[in-house]
Amino acid sequence: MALPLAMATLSSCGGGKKPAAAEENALSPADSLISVLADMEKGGKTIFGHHDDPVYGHSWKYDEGRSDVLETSGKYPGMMSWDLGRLELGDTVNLDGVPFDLMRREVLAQNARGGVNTFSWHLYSPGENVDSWNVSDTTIVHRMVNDPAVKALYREQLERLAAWFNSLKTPEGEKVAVVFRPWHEHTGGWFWWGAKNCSVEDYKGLWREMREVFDREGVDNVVWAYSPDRVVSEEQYLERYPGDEYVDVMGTDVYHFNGEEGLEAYKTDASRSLGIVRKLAGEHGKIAAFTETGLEGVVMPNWYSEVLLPILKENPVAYAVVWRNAHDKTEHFYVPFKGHPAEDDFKKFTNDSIIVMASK
Ligand code: BMA
Repeated sequence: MALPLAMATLSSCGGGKKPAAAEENALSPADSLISVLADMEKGGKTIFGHHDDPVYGHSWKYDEGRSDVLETSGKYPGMMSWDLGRLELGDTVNLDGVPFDLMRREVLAQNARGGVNTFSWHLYSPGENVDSWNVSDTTIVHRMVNDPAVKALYREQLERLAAWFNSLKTPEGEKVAVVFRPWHEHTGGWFWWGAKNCSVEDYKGLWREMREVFDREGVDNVVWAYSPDRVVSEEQYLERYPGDEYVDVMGTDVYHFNGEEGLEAYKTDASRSLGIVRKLAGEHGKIAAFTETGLEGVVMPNWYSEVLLPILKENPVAYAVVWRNAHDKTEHFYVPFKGHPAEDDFKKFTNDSIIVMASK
């Protein structure tokens, strides 16, 4: 099923951007995308997403029009996922080598085929350029929101990002709405903005600064997603929640580790975390999403139809994204490629009536 972006009814699901009825003519691009995502969830449909899908795949890169998902399922994913890491440094390619110009072209191509796009940000810290996974300095976030000199550098990073989002325009000059989920997996300890590495107040400050700069720069095409890693309780989910005015999508990132052995743990963690997400999203008037998941190497050939699909049917969410098929690390992939044992099963998954793909 192709994404009915153009046919979206413009009844927003609420949140920071809910328009008053009288203002419906003035809906921002972000409001329209919120409506599309809300309709997906209400209709029991889940958009399938894949990171960096059309720019490289298992053992190929930058072949125009290629996609491992397209080659195995016959369709492009309904959602393309991207990462902006290194844009804040003014670089022309991101942390995984994707040229930002190519990314922009593919974002527009995905929009033209009726699909949607989401962005994460594995950034380098302002000034010192500490990569996202280096957690040796636990003062980074504190300084970003409290030290005037570092804050100024953070604001410069944000201005670069705001300019990027503002530059996503169709040839007719219309802004393209996208999802952005900054400061993700912060309940874990592996990023310098993780719970072990900064205080609750400082973490929330990252969001506050970001929104201030984006609003000042007139960014009206960003739908905001909050995506902690797996959580054990509503309290944990909300501990660092920046507030309803900052968030449109409530999500969670839960991966399946250790193949067969890790199956029960994955099912339990994913169902519990998505259950929390769905309950809180309902209460807060937000969209529920599975913002990242996957089984590296798809080492269980029926994983898509027998593990992921039942989880999505039991826990309906607007979209579910799996991570990238690296071109230069043979075991690092999350969707089967042509000839992989899970190919047929993946096709079955994408053909299921709840799964939304983009047309070719
Ligand atoms: C990780 C891995 C890394 C990659 C990073 C950012 O999960 O895929 O190889 O650099 O995401 O995309």
